[in-house]
Amino acid sequence: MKHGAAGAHRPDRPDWLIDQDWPSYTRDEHAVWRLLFDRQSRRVAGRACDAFTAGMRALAIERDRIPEFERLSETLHRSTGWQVVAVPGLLPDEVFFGHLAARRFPAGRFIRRRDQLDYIEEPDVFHDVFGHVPMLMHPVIADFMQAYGLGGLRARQLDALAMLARVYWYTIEFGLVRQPDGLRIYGAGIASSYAECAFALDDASPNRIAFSLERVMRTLYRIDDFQECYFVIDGLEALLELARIDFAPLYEAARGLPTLEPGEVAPGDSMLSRGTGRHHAARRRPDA
Ligand code: HBI
Ligand code: FE
Repeated sequence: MKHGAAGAHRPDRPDWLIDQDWPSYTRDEHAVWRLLFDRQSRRVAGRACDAFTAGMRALAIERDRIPEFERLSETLHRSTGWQVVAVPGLLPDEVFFGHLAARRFPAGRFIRRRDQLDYIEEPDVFHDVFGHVPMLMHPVIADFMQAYGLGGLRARQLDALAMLARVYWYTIEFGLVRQPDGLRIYGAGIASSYAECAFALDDASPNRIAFSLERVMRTLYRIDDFQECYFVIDGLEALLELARIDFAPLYEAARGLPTLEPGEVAPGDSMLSRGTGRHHAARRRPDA
């Protein structure tokens, strides 16, 4: 998916923003969008949470062309005060946090190539707009994302960025939520991935664990494969409580404890399903 080291972009401006320059997308780029949009729309049906589906519908995101950020921003701004702005790819942490703190969501301008439909290292327009933007129509996600931006600026000073990033990873990117009618996806990394939609929700391999902030802060994650565990919240409102908590004392407590491996089950974990671990065991080298 992405989130490695910042790419080889050189910014013209300190905020890294670029013009989306929508007219210069090619026919082929729009066609890649349509391909991704069609197969992923079928994939998230019945799997994504109600907020995702409602956000997608309200934004009227079209299948046949890459969305214009200005038009998305009009609807978003009216609903939750957010805007979508164009960036070349991964941003340095402090720049990324600064945008979120101001309710600007930086979305990759570029779209992946046809030979990269299932995996890209940097967030492109499909991951960012299809995965993240519908959720920003929900008031709780809107507030949580801003709180993450503000918290990120603070975590840097407390030298706790790795711990905060794990919270973001296991919620906004790879979170699952319990709905009255069953488990659903709200994380953008899952919602924008064809294969992970089915893996995260339907496969026997991963652990699904009730969300605990202290637990998640200590849990390492994978950037090169499906997650080995997913954390489940009882409703999106749980994120609102998270946004209100002072993380500083928790960072201090977590600092004294060992980190947990992605596939580990820890004492105190409340398991929704205990995974077989099959997927990752098959990929691990015998001597690793
Ligand atoms: N930049 N464009 C972009 N998108 C991200 O999701 C992103 C980023 N820079 C840093 C980053 N994410 C994460 O590493 C932080 O959330 C910790
Ligand atoms: Fe993302």
